[in-house]
Amino acid sequence: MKKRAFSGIQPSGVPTVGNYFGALKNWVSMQNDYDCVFSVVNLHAITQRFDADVLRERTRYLYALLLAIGLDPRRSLLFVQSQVPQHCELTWVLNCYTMQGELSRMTQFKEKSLKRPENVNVGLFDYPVLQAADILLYDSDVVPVGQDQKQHVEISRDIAERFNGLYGDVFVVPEPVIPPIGGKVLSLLDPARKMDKSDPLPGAYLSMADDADTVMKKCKRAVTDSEASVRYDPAAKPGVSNLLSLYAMCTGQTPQEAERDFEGQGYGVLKPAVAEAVNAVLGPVQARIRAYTDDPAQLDALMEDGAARAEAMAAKTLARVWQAVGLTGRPAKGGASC
Ligand code: ATP
Ligand code: LTN
Repeated sequence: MKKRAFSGIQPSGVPTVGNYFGALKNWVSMQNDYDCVFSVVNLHAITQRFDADVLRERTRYLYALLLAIGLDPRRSLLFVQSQVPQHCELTWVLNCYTMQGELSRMTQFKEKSLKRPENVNVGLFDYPVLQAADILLYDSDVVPVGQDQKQHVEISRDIAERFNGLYGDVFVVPEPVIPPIGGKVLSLLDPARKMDKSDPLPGAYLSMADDADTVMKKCKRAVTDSEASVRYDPAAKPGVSNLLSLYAMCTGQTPQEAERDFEGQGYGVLKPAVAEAVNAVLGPVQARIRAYTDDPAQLDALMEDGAARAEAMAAKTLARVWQAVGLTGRPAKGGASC
């Protein structure tokens, strides 16, 4: 039996190459070795304010993007979180087994509260519990994520262990899996921070939807340093090292091999080369996304099928939880409640 892998991505903007190399590309390769479940987590996205039509559109676009990068609905289960009601139901129960103190230690909550103090809603605080529900509903063994999400997978483990300690082995206890390179792609304008799709400055990130000219412009404006040599040294030269590792990820090299490609060259050669390497990856993906978004009926059918399969799995886990806690369930089709 293959192990189960689960992960999610928010439709909070168009994914960046950081999301792609840090998470999505890894999902594609995991399809060979794991029984994979992946979700467009739009319930998480509403912890931020969005225009309703924009959110709906981004959700569909992201689902199309997952297909376009090579996630195969015959091998992986792909679904939209809001189409599976068990995520909200399990979140409530898990809320009652999660301590306020542990959620207030979450780095993402602290960072996002500082970044947008005008909207520190309870959903933002509770975000990791919804994430734990996502993971635990599918009996997930491993959770492929970028470095920044390790803490959320760890709290999911803690919640699962606490619950199991009280009720027996109701949940599979998950583990995070972080890719060795690409785990943290940095902002092009501030290499002290990660590349973020909701960054207010579009120049800080390379979106998967950026056209070739935009990628070129953004790469040319990327922050480097006042030295002229192209060296891979993340501590001393974060901007240049970030560009080198982007180039390496696009061309399938190690950053050290990429460094050798630029021996004796300056940033004026490095930057356009990075842009070209990124464009060679993005061009074909963008064409495949268009093919899916141009056929809304096919996309609807795939989403519907994914949701039905996900719900069948989630309902089984939820029934175990209801049973363990002593909650009266919805009457089953035959009339009895679980
Ligand atoms: P937001 O800015 O809306 O919070 P995000 O860009 O952090 O979003 P998510 O949708 O939260 O992206 O993350 C999807 C996946 O991409 C997660 O596994 C996350 O760890 C990974 N990821 C996000 N940004 C990066 C990055 N710069 N480098 C590597 N991985 C990343
Ligand atoms: N919180 C994650 C997205 C996410 C997720 C998940 C990742 C929601 N549910 C379950 C892994 C497993 C993020 O911000 N990247």
